[in-house]
Amino acid sequence: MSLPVLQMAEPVTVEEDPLDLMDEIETLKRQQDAAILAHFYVDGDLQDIADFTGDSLKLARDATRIPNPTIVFCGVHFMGESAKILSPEKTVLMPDLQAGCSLAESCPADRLAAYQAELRAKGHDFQTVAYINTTAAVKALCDWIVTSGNAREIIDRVPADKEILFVPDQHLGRYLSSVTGRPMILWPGSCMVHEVFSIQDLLRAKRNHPGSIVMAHPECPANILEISDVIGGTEKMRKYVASIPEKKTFLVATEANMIHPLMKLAPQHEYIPVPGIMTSTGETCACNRCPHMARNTLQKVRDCLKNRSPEIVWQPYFAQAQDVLKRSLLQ
Ligand code: CIZ
Repeated sequence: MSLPVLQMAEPVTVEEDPLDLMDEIETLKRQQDAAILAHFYVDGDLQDIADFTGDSLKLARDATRIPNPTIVFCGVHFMGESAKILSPEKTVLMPDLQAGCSLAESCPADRLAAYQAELRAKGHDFQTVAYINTTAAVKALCDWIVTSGNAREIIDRVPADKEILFVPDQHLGRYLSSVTGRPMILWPGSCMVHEVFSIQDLLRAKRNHPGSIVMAHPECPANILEISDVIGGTEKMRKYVASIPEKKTFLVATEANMIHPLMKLAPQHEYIPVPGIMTSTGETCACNRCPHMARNTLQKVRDCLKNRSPEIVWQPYFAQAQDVLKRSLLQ
């Protein structure tokens, strides 16, 4: 007689009530005198419970100014790392340390160091300007750090007789080169979210919404920027929509969670996220959502406060990155 085969049941994940989680987070936060910082690209619920929201520039500055000894950074790894580097005395917790960045991954420190050496050997006299979406080890190799919010101002600080090596976002670099008139050597990186917008779909959306305003992040490729009415980082997008009192329709080409703070700030407008297109099949997908940002959840925020972990731990090479970050973001 054969015995019945026992099937192992799949582990069931129990969804916790978001409101209960929010209450728990509030209590833990008060007990630990912690502050929650959330980037505009994380889920709206997290932005709503945060003490500070913003782009990476504003959040890095907020982290240095707040008195709280503990920060929970809802964003991606390089953002938590930058907060720790600028505020070493604070405990910086992150809901999920695996929340990375396709741009940061595209530019490993050893490959950058080798490329810089190659350029110098060929006689190039340059300064390296890095987008903040890089690891601390890469920042330590650079002369300046820019965010979408301060890039033009920082590029103006690079001596006119120096060439510029811009890493890692080729699209942002190309855009900055065109608006500042500074030629740049570009690292071939790009953001997985901003690269997926299809020109055909954007043109179709424009036709379907006559009079709409296309607002695109400068991480988008040139063909998207060429047909955009407003080009800027997330803080610039917020300022722009808030400056227009009458109802408009905005087609927004950036991470789709950005609609949340736009809606909160200027609810008189209609916002339509530009869809992402899978290059493999040509189909519309939810790829205008950053999978790394999506690792931040209410449950993980509660857990990291409860366990005081995961934490961004100070590394010896942070000291070198500290100089360039302070000079670029705080001075
Ligand atoms: O600078 C940032 O925070 C990023 C990555 C985008 C933006 O424009 O806010």
